[in-house]
Amino acid sequence: MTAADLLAERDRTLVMGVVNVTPDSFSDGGEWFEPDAAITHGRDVWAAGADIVDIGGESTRPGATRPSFAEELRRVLPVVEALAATGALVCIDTMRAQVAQAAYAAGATMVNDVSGGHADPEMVPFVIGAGLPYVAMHWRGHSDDMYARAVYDDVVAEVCRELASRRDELLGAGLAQEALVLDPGIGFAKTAEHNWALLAALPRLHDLGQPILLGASRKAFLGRVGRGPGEDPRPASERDLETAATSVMAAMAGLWCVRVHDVAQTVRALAVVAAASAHAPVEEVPR
Ligand code: PMM
Repeated sequence: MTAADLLAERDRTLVMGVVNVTPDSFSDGGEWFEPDAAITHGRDVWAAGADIVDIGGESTRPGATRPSFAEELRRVLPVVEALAATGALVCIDTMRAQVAQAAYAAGATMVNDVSGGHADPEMVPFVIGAGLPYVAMHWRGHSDDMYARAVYDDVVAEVCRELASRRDELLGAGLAQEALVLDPGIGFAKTAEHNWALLAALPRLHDLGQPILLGASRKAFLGRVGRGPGEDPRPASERDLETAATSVMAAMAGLWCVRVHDVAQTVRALAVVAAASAHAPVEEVPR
């Protein structure tokens, strides 16, 4: 299956498995930092049933400092190459056009850009030229000060409006409509309250008219569910059940794809939604 085929998929919600080749991602930082460990992990993610493997070399945790271009390349390239060689559908998670370009040459066939093209003016011309599917996330600025930008009157309306205007700019620049995926950017310039409001309004994202990706996996707000005021949040490694609940919500809302760390359990959770959907009258499936 090609990346373009995957973008056209509407019968089920797809699973994008995360491979962070970083020392400091908040969800799995350091675990797969060495190339061999990252390659093995990527193969496991693919074997667990991921439709797409998302490989990233830059942590976007709040307050993170950016790696150099050379360092980002050093982290991701061997992993992209090895995974693509095994037949996995590889997406490169980067804000840098030159990293996307090198990853494309190494076998990546999709680009996931949390900045939606804002961080690097060369990114959009590159994906258009290469004809690659492109995930553009809702973004208000780099992670070092993104919480200062977490100010909304009505987060759902504003995220939808900002994504719609980015969609128009990207399509106006020449990106094919069939190549564009939008993402509300859970946790990016958003407080826990903002994340919950967006999760409660997932079906409204269909108004954007594009396939929607949701990336809620292991994010901090999920660690606070069910914890009392004096209790510590659950650590990232213990948030997969809560993540699966968000994936079920995404699938029930008819979203295109969920980006998750725990692929095997997500596949099982989504199979439940698929089994029930197969028995629903056609007009009740919100796609
Ligand atoms: N979140 C992270 C990284 N990349 N990409 C998209 N499209 N959407 C997201 O929500 C997203 C992303 C940060 O999470 P991680 O540290 O667990 O990878």
